Amino acid sequence: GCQQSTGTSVEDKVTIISGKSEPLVTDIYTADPSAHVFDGKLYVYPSHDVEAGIPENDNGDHFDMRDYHVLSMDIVGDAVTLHDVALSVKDIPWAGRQLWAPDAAKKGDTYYLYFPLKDKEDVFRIGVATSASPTGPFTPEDKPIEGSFSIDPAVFEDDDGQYYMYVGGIWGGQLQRYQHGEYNPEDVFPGDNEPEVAPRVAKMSDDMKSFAEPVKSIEILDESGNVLLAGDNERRFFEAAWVHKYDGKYYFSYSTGDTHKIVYATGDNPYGPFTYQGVVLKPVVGWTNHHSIVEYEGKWYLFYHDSSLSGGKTHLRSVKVTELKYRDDGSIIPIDPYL
Ligand code: FUB
Repeated sequence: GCQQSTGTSVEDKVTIISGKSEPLVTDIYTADPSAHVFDGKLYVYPSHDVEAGIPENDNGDHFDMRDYHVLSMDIVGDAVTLHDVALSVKDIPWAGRQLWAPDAAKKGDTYYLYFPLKDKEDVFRIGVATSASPTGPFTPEDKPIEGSFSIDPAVFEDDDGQYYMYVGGIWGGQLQRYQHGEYNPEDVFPGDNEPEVAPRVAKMSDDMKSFAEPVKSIEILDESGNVLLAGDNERRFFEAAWVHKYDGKYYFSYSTGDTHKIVYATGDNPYGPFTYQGVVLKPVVGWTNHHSIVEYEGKWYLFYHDSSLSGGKTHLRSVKVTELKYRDDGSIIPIDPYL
């Protein structure tokens, strides 16, 4: 992407930068990119979209993915390697269906792949699989992570070496079923003027395969310090949590779902609260918007996806990347994916 205007301070607030870019790979459809730098190289852990022939519904049944492939690159904008199957649903003992947005972490010499998957009761859980290689193949654990639920795990390593998992997604992601702690199979949503369904966080145990503490709710606050409301569709949490640190601050970014944006909030510790700041990425072609933010060789990048390559099919997406820029005050300059 190229900057459209450098602007004065007033102009700068409305500056939008171009994110126009091409799919990283075209041999398969990929989505929900979680990017990480491991051993000085850039790896992307995406969903692998397929045509399952299932009609679209609000539950997301049409996202019926069966395996993962890792992408890697040495230079952003240069050659991308599409690796062999990293993990397949047929090798996961507790699998029901639907391998959704994954993430990965490295600790010591081991690579961990975290993934949302419905169990045999059709309830989303978070699974973990390990490998000696960043590109797999990964060996899954026999059971999902104890106490895990919902979708879209994002594992963040803090500067002190502690790892945290951020998780959750409403609607098809089932987060609304845990509003009062206990699982409630009925999809009851809060009223528009009630607090939003909160995303969750848990510190990871040393073994990286379990939570070190009960899952906690995260507060996202508006400019007055009030928790975002469930009816605030332009800003409230929907899915696709991601956390990164910039200049000592924690940036919690996520998708607003039915308003199709990636937005962010900032805070001063991994548990929040986070205060809503603004838009990172405007809507893309296709219903979902899902991203990650990573620093690589001195530049910041936004990985995201859209459905351009499939001619707009929401469940057939392609991962893309563009540069992300901050203003001097640490705010993120919003990106228009098609400027
Ligand atoms: O790819 C399946 C689901 O769609 C992801 O888990 C969500 O974040 C949305 O992108």
